[in-house]
Amino acid sequence: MNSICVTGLGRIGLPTALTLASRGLPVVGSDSNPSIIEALQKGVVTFEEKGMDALLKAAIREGIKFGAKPAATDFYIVAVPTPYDKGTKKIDPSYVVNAVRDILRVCLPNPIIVIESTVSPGTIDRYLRPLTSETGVKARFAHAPERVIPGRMLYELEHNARVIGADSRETAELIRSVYATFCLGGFAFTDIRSAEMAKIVENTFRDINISFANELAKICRADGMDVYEIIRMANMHPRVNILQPGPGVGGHCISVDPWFLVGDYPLEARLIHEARKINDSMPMYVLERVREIMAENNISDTSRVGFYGISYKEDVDDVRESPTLQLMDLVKTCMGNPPKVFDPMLCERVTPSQYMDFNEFIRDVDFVVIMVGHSHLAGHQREMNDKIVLDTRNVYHREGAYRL
Ligand code: SAJ
Repeated sequence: MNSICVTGLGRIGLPTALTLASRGLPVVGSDSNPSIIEALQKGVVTFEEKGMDALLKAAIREGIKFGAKPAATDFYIVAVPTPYDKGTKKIDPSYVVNAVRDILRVCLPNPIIVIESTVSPGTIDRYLRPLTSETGVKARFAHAPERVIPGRMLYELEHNARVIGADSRETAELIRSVYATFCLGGFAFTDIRSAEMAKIVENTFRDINISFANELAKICRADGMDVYEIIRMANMHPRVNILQPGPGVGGHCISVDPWFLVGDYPLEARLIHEARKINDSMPMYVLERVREIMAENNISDTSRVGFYGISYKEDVDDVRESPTLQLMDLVKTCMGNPPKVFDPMLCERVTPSQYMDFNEFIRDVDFVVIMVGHSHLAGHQREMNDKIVLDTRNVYHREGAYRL
């Protein structure tokens, strides 16, 4: 069997490449970032995720190779980022286009190119198929969007069902035979455009549901009701399942993908657009709460305020679209001195006023804003007993603490 080349060794490509290799398949992983390749060649994982260390070791034992360029083969999986253009709200396909261009330069004849990156409906037809006429290489494109949730990636990689969008059943079956080496969750076959749409719809569904919880939080705050208790009770109904409000929706998926629909279908995607606006308003909403609480407690210096948690959600080290970093920018613009900030998941500084030690952080602030409900917090609530606390995640249960 020719090797499988996984292009883009980020948070999706790397676990996919390692999982395939650990099942004994010949795998080459490529990434244009030399520091990623260097780390992997030394056996060092590039981000925190449960089980990744052991998986990398297993893949290396099975002979996985890493390189800067895609390998010459006939089966590719592409997992590069797909940001959106903040002006037009449309997908920025440049990474995926460049990745496919690089592949078409070196591939064997008639390759299968599976796009795992999330793309807006029609992207493969519009931006990738034309590349084959530029190069004269006939490629069989397909879309098998990733669905794994950070924090449970390796479990979900194995257990979630997978959608495969392809031009023919024969191509889809070939792709299934590769993924079936580790995927126990079952497969659905469809055309490429429907697979593109299904993935975007999944993340949009979650975004809208979070925006509902966030809007409820605002309504309840306006009239002195306990949003968490109301959601808890409403969720006792067999057909109600409301998500949790929070300080904003971060990460590179849920806060990005719905924009593709807003950008491409501006007249139709009204609810989706409104949900995005509600979720994006949450850091500002938290800022208003911070201001009120500071005034109530006679605190005027924002450098005595500390934000606990920088990552976009609990127990991950990913700070992309972080609500905390958005809030930090707002404080700097609207109020002055940067607040202090700490995150137990981060080993590197991402912002100058960041502390690397929890006790020092707590010592230097009077008012703690819990932005992320990391598991670390469960063992450190006592240290905050004499602080003013605003808990935006409903994880700190001391009498007198402020809530969202
Ligand atoms: N959040 C809330 N309230 C909630 C749930 C989440 O405020 O009740 C916030 C989180 O704190 C975070 C953001 O939303 O800031 C997104 O977190 P998440 O856990 O909902 O999702 P992601 O972005 O980590 O992963 C999602 C998943 N999609 C769905 O569940 C539909 C995952 O399965 C996808 O593979 C991933 O996007 C992706 O890569 O597309």
